[in-house]
Amino acid sequence: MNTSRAAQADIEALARRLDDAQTTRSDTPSLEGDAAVAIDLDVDAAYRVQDALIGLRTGRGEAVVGVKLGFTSKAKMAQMGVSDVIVGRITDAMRVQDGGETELSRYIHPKVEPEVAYRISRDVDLDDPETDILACVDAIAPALEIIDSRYRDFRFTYADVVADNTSASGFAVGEWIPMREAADLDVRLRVGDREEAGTTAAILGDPKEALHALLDMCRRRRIPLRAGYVVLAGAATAAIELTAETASCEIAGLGSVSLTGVRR
Ligand code: OOG
Ligand code: MG
Repeated sequence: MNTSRAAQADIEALARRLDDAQTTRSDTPSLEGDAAVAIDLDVDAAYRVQDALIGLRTGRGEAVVGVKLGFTSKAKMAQMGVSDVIVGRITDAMRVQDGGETELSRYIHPKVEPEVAYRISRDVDLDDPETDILACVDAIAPALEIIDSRYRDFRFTYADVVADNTSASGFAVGEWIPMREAADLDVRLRVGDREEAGTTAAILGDPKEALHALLDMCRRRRIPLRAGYVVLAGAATAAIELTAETASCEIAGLGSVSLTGVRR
C-alpha cells in the first residue's frame, strides 16, 4: 500500500499503541514486520505517527518544550544498528530538575545518555533559505537524556524509533552558559560506579553540526523550532541503564548535570 495514502485512522491507531505502552509501562513489539499493522510503515508514515503521538500528549495538557536529535554519534549508531539522524519532541512532563529525582516506575527500561543542550533564542523561520540556525541559539549546557524505548528489549527499526518519538522519555539540563564552541570537549557519564567516557566530537564531529542537521530535518518534517526550545544534540557516548542511583554528565568547560533514579 502507498503510505502517502495511509489512512489517518491507521496512523492514529499506531500512535495510541505506543502511547498506551508508555502510559501503562508495558513494552510492545516492533511495528515494522508486525503482520497486524495495516500500513507499510515508511519514514514518512513514521513521522506522521510521531505527530499523532505528540498530539495525544499535548491533548493531555503537556507542552512541547524542545526537540532532540538521535543517532548523531557513531557509538549510538553502532549500538542501535542504524545510520541516519532522527528527530523527536521533548515535553514539560519529561523534564527532571538538575540534581532532582525521577521515579523509576515511570519507565519501562530506562537508559541515560550524556548530551549537549542548546537553547533557541528566537522562532526559526524554516521557509527562509537564508536562515542561520547558529544565530538563533544563545546558550549551551550539559544535559542528560533518559531514553526509554516503548519497544520490547529496545529492538526497533529506523521507522519504528521515529514513530516512538525517538525513545524520548526524560531529560535534565545543567546551568546555561552563553553560546560557545564545544567542538572537542571531554565527556564523562556516570551511573553509580558504571561509566562511559568520550568527547563531544563524537556528535557529528562538532555538536553545532547537529544544529544544521536539525534545521534540515525540521524543514523536511515541518517540525517547528520556537524561541525558548531546548535542543538535545544527541548522545556523545553509548547509553547506560538508569538504576536507583545518581547519574551524572560532566563536560569539560561546560559543567555538569545530575539526576537520581528512585524507587518508592
Ligand atoms: C533512540 C534515541 C537515540 C541519541 O542521542 O542518539 C538518541 C534510542 O537509542 O533508543 O537519543
Ligand atoms: Mg539522546
